[in-house]
Amino acid sequence: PAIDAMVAALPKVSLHCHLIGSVAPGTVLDLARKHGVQLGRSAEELYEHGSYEDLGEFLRVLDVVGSLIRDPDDFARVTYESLTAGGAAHGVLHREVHLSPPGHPGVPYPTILEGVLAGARDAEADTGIQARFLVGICRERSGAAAVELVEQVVAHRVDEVLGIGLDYAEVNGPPGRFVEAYRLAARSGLRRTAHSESGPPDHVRVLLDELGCSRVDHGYHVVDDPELTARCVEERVPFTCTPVSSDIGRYSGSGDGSHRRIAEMVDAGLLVTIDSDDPPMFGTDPTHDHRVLAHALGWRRDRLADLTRNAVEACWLDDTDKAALL
Ligand code: ES4
Ligand code: ZN
Repeated sequence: PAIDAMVAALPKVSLHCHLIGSVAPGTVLDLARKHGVQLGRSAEELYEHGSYEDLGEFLRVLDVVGSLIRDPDDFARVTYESLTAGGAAHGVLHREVHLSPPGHPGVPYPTILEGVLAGARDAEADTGIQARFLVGICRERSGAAAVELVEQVVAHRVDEVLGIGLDYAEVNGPPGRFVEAYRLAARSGLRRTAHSESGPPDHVRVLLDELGCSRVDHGYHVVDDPELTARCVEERVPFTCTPVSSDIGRYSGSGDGSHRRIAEMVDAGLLVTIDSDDPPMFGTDPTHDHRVLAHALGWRRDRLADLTRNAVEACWLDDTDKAALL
C-alpha cells in the first residue's frame, strides 16, 4: 500500500534502541569468529527468528551478543551499523542509543565510550545521522552496583552521554532500589529515564517521583490508573513505546498485545513515541514498527508524523538543537 512508502520516508527520532540488541546476525557471526567463540548455532538461530520463550530467554541471547563486543573497534562497528543501515536508512535523524555496560563483562566503561563515539562520528560523517547516548543500569543487580556505574559515567563525562536508564528484567529489580544512583545522576546534571514494561502503574509513579525520570520507556500500565494518566498528560511525560518487541515478547502483560495499549495511551492524550527496542533481535526496524502500528490501528501518515513531533519534544537535546532537527 501507498502508506508503506510514506512510512519509510517519514523522518524519525529514535529514543528506544539498545546497542546490544542492534547487532545484525552477520556481525554477530564476524565477532564470534574474531574472538574465537563457538556460537553452536547460526546467528539467525540465535535470534530465534524474532520469537523467544520468555523475557529470560531473550535476555540470555542478549548476554551472548554483549559478550562478543569487546574492544573499541567492536563498539565502533556495531554503533556505526546501528546508526547507518539500522537508522539513517529508515529516516532516523537523531537517535539516543541505550548502552548497557554491565552487558559487556570485563570491558571498562572508557573502552565502550571510545568505540561508540568513534562509530557515531563516522556514521554522522557518512549519513548525517546525529547520535547521543544513555547508560543503562542493570536492574537485576544491586543498588550499590548502580551507584558505581553512575560514578563511572560522571568520572568520564562527555557531552554525547546525556543521561541514564534502567534495563533488564523488571520483576527482578523494582525501581525503588535505584533511588541513590538516580539522585547521584540528578546532582551530576544527567537526564533520567527507566524501563517499566510489565510492572504496575505504581512503578511509573516511582519513576517520576523517586527517580526523577523525565521520560518512561514503555510504561504500558500507566493507563490502568486514570489519575496517574491524567497527571502524565498534564506534565507531558513522554512514553517510548515499542510495538513489535512488546507484542512479540508479550512482556507488556496486557494479554492482547501492545497495540491496543498504545492506542489507549494515544487516545488518553499521552505523549507517545515509537521505536524498535532491539531491531534485528525482534525481526524489525524503525520503518517496520511504524508500519505495523499504522496497519493495526488504521492510522494514516498524519498520525505517524505526530509521533515524530512527540519524539522531538521528548528527546534530550536542548531547545536550539531540537528546533534544528526537523
Ligand atoms: C531489555 Cl527488559 C529489556 N527488553 C528489551 N531489550 C532490553 N535490553 C535491555 N533490557
Ligand atoms: Zn528497551
